[in-house]
Amino acid sequence: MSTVLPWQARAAFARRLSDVYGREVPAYNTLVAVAAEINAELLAQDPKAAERLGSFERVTAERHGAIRIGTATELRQVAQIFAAMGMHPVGFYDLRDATPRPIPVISTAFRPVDDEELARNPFRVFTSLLVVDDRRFFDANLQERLEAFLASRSLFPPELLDLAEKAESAGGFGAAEAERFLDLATAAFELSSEPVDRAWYRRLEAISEVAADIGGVRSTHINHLTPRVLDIDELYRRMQHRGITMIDEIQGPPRWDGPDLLLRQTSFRALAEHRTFRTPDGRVEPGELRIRFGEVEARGIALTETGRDWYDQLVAETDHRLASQQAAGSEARRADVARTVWAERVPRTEAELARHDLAAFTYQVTPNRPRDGHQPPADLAGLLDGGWVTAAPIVYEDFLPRSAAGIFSSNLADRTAQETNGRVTGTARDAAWLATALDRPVLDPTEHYTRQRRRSLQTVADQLGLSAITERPVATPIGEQRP
Ligand code: OOG
Ligand code: NI
Repeated sequence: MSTVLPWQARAAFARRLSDVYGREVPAYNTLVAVAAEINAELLAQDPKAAERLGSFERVTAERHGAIRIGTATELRQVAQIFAAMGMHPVGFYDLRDATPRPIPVISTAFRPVDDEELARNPFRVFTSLLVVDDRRFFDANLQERLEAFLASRSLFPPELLDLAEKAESAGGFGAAEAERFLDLATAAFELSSEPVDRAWYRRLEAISEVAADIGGVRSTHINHLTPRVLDIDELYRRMQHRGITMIDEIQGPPRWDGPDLLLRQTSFRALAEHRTFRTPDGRVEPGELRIRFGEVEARGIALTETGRDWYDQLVAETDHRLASQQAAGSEARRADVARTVWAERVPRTEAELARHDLAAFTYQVTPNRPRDGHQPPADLAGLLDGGWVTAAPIVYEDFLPRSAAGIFSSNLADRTAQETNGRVTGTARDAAWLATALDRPVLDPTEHYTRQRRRSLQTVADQLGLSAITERPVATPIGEQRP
């Protein structure tokens, strides 16, 4: 019988990683303390607003981790370990063409999917896989050496994989198995003290620090662990005030006075960490690597498919205006330009975002709706206006490729060496490739939000005895909808 359910193992794993990471990177503890302080203040000020996108318990415990691995086998193995804790692959992110600089990886996130599972503990891990056969980064010789190196290491002990497989099929762990699993899983993501082959590491580092961090060492490690904060601008100020230098910008949507949307993230470069190195003549020497960092995030409402296209247009519009202002000699900052674009174009209330089908909501029948014998209207706007149903925002549980690339690169010292003369093309990778490599389905985030929304509308229709609910399209163009 399972006495430890997947979510309990997930919550315990997140706590253990947090303890380890706090010991390894003390500034992480400061980050967690400042985030908790701000969250508690906002809860005291306005509990309803503070808990609009998740209970206080959930938000306080919420973390995401990031790991980087090298082969499809390693990817299948981590997927097995995470599956035992109810974490499944969601999303495909290709960072090889990213701005501000290419990173030779593709990524996904392992996370809980169902609402109840997310509410119990939303721990997720952004997982990046090195693309060793991408000729824009690695020539044939280096690919071969990388593959040989990666094939000769093993990141996860067979006992861990075995426990994970059994727990996945049983739907949980026995108490002793859970303990053993958590010990082994936590140890697998700790920073190793094994000496790093200096020449090999430097060879990869000349191409990309991320490639060296993955393919230059014989183990993996948690790269960062990210708490969630309810006011990221305030957090940024308080961290600076404590003397911790943050990266220049908060990634994602700008600060503004409407509802939080998607995801905003920022980070600081961690200090150099002590590592040992093996020299070409076989000596072991002390040294340092500066690879890991601290990150924090604020989560907002998920967007619909229409909303996501529209968001990408806002980003493009911001880039365009910024480039032309800079060309004209202005020293405009991206964040300021983005704020202007948003002020002009983004509806400022949840109701408007829902009416324009931009943000994602689920709908619930109002328990104390008027029961005066009137028939409910069969369209969503009518149901909302008449007080028959209410909308609850769906939290964005995923990542943004551009922000991920921004976070990656602002924490790297050197540029990535990439062949960009157009003659060398990259290896094809997409979500289908990832699903095949994993031998597990990879969920598409936006489709998932759409399904949640549709299911809730179906329940509303059933409860109100409607055969279908129509969604009248809103004719007013967005941007002219200012209150
Ligand atoms: C991952 C960087 C991206 C995020 O939250 O978008 C990331 C890494 O550094 O391995 O963490
Ligand atoms: Ni991250």
